[in-house]
Amino acid sequence: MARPRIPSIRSSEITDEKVFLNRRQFLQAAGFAAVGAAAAVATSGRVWATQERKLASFPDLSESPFSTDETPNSWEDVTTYNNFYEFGTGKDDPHVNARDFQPKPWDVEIGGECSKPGVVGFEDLVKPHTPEERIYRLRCVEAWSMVIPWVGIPLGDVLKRFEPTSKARYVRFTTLLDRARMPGQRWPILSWPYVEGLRMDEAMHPLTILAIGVYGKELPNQNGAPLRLVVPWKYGFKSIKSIVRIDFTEDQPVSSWHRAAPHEYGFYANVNPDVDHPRWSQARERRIGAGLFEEKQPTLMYNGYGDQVAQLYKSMDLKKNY
Ligand SMILES: Nc1nc2c(c(=O)[nH]1)N[C@H]1C(S)=C(S)[C@@H](COP(=O)(O)O)O[C@H]1N2
Ligand SMILES: [Mo]
Repeated sequence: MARPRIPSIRSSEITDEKVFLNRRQFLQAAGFAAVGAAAAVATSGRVWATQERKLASFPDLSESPFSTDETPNSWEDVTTYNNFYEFGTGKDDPHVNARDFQPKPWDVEIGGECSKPGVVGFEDLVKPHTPEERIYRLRCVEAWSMVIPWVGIPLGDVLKRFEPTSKARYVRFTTLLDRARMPGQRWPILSWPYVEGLRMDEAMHPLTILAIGVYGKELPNQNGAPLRLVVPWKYGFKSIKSIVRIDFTEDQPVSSWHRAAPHEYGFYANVNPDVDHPRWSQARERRIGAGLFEEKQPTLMYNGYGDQVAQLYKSMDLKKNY
């Protein structure tokens, strides 16, 4: 029997948050659409993913006051071009390799510095608990890539139910650890499980959402089912997927990417055209799906959400706190 190929990390995959083109779009542009599909069959050992888990729709969503009016990327772009190393290191691996993942039933454990820790089922965790709470449609730009119409509940609405104590200065999030269900965890690409963190005020900011859907439907597996973070003013790696644990902490959490490459991935990871990655400029970006030959756009400070979030960082040196 052939041994599975151990995925090597191409340096462009580890570090190239700024992706210039989608391999499939490139193949299509070059007239090789069929080759792309054939390659997917060969690497996955089965037919190109056509049948997705049935995804329920959300009946009544309120539009978030923070939504952009930019045109969203297509369902295809949003669901076939993902970073989710638990299901492979290629951008078009997760939608094939995560196809049979079962995100239900799902529990989330909440612990650390709070008065009401506990284990809560997914449905109870993400449903509004007061008449003021809502599930929103938040259409926002994912730094460097796409415009995505998320569905989610503000994280702060959920967190406050557990009554964080005065010692709670940060929130740490942890992805499921399960080598059988997440085969990418068999290789030491990152220190598993994937971990991320936010400062308390960032976590409580109304722009930070626990996303449970996209395009008005439940989250497809490759997008982080059943629940993932979306922090629109930060680079993509902060938006941790398939969360099973949330802890309030006194100390700043050490995130997986920071552990892997501390000089390249800081704790804050705020979108900032003035702070370059050690190996490339972050001043401009090109949208996925915009076409290979289209102009890049200038990267906006805080991804365009400066009015909402700049005050969180007003006394900080953003070059040190990258
Ligand atoms: N658990 C987990 N979460 C993760 C990742 C991952 O590999 N594992 N990748 C991150 C990165 S690098 C990005 S860019 C975003 C991508 O989210 P999307 O696929 O919905 O665009 O997920 C982030 N969350
Ligand atoms: Mo990323």
